[in-house]
Amino acid sequence: MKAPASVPLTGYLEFPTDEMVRRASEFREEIVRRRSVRAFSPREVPRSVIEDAVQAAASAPSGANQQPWHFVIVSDPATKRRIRESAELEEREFYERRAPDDWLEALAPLGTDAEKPFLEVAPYLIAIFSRSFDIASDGRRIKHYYVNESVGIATGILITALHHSGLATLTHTPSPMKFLNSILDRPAREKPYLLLVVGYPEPGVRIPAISRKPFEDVATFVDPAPESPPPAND
Ligand code: IYR
Repeated sequence: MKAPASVPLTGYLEFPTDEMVRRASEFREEIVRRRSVRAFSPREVPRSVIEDAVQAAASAPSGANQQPWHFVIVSDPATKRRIRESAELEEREFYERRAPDDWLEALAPLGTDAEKPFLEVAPYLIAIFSRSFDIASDGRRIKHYYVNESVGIATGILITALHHSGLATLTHTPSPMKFLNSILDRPAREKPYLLLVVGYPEPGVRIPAISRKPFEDVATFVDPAPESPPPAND
């Protein structure tokens, strides 16, 4: 088989070790400051910041480089109002009927309910859609691989880019969210993945007093065994 076309790796940067160690630690400090907020200021945010963050997200690795995502960026107040109305209908159904008690119990520390004013107040909503296939120019279906993983990675980069720029976000998943296809005029083969609410936090906003799991609970190292056992201590 002929080797695929290739180009040199020009974007990669190696740093001296001490600089690498410092960058890793500084980035950790920056990213662990991120918290979801549920009350936003109506203040405008520069459109270029949103565009840059979405371009960063769309650079994510994806299964077979199929880039199985589409981002719809909504600032139009009438569209935001329609999204809020539809989301609140679903959410009322969820909180009043559909949600099992154990789910409501898990949500209790967050203090969430069916009211979603942030969907109208925040200056931008980014609706992320996943595509399980594309349609080639000859009409053939091109199946996509690892769609959820790919769109999840892109969404993580989007949230990180917005946080890095100094904006707050909320990952919102009204369920079901099929209404986003009709409101945003997206084809049926695109599936709403997540609705990201973006803006400045409402001044004085308070957030749930919750914490992150200790590092030992979320990570395990598998290191080589020491070559010789440590000397006995008696
Ligand atoms: N979609 C509902 C419920 C909800 C579910 C989870 I899991 C959360 O982490 C938060 C909320 C809502 O948005 O209120």
